Amino acid sequence: MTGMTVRLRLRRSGLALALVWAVAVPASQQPQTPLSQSPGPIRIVEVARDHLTWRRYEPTDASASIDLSDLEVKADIIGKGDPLGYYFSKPEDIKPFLVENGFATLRDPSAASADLKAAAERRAKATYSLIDSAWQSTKRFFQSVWSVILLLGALGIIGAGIQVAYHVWKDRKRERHVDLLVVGESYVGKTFLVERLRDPRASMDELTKRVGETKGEAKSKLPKPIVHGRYELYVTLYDIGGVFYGALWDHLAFYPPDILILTLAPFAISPPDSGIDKDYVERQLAFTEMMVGGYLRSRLPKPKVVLLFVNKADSFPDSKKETLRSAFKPHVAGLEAKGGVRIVFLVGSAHKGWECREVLDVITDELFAT
Ligand SMILES: Nc1nc2c(ncn2[C@@H]2O[C@H](COP(=O)(O)OP(=O)(O)OP(=O)(O)O)[C@@H](O)[C@H]2O)c(=O)[nH]1
Ligand SMILES: [Mg+2]
Repeated sequence: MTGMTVRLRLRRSGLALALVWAVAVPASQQPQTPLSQSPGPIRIVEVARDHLTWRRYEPTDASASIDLSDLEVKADIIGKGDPLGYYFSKPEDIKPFLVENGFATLRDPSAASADLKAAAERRAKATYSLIDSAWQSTKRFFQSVWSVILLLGALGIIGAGIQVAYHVWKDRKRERHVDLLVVGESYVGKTFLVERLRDPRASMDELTKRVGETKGEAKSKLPKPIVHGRYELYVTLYDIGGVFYGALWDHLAFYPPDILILTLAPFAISPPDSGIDKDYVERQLAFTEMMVGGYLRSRLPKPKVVLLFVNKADSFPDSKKETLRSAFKPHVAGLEAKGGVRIVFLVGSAHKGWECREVLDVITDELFAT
């Protein structure tokens, strides 16, 4: 065991003994040092190669006041005891210290003593050097990130260019989307009409193969956009089965259409002798007034056009066409009174494609008149 370890051990055991003593002996029995006798602070006076000299500064009761009327003392140190926590060797050092460290300013610099003026100058220099060093470090920062700023700026300019080009291209193209909702009683021919609009040249056999009773809602699109002047119209068709009233209200509430097509028909499956099934037409009047009229009277967003398409005109000879038109006059009149929305009335045939082109013309003319 070396001498060093022995010393350390001794020191540690001495410390432990002192602790044990401090805990075991009650505080009242320990010798007290009165506050007035507590030793003053020690400061180093001189450091030599092999020793240093220290001096203890003993507090004295001497006190005196210094006139500060030539200084403007900062409000936050007034009335705070010793706000500086600093030892002075001479009372004359106090005022220059206050000025140099920003605790006070000179009331009248021209009349101030030389040492106060010098302190004020040192203060000014220190403040300037603080601002200067902040400026220098800001400059250094910008110099180091300059290339990054340039790169970001270039990327921003390229991005803005792409956006402008995109908008010019989009504006030139004038792409528009139109939602078209087809409603009406069961068997009026809504799905036939939709299929005919999608495929004007399809044969009856093809259409009959494609069409069945619509369960709920069916969504389809026109295969090609309609080109109208500068516009390209992308038409989405929604077809709601005649008995699915709930699906119809849901659609109106959540996806209000641009154009509503109310399909009407003089008969459901086969025409009666008179050509017009009065009960069926009557039922459609109720549908028209309750569903379509109710919708137009509601606070839901409205379509721009309601198109009444009387289907199955192919079952009527030309001489009876007027009878067909007048059978649906009450339906038109019931909606016209609702105001605000344009009502268009067409009589045609989904089977034959009569007036089907006109349905698309209504979209283009009414919505995108150029
Ligand atoms: N004569 C004639 N019959 C048609 C025409 N359009 C449709 N129909 C017939 O009407 C019947 C019903 O057609 P759909 O298109 O299924 O009718 P819908 O309105 O979609 O019926 P739901 O889906 O049940 O609401 C079918 O038998 C069709 O052949 C038409 O222009 N002329
Ligand atoms: Mg259908």
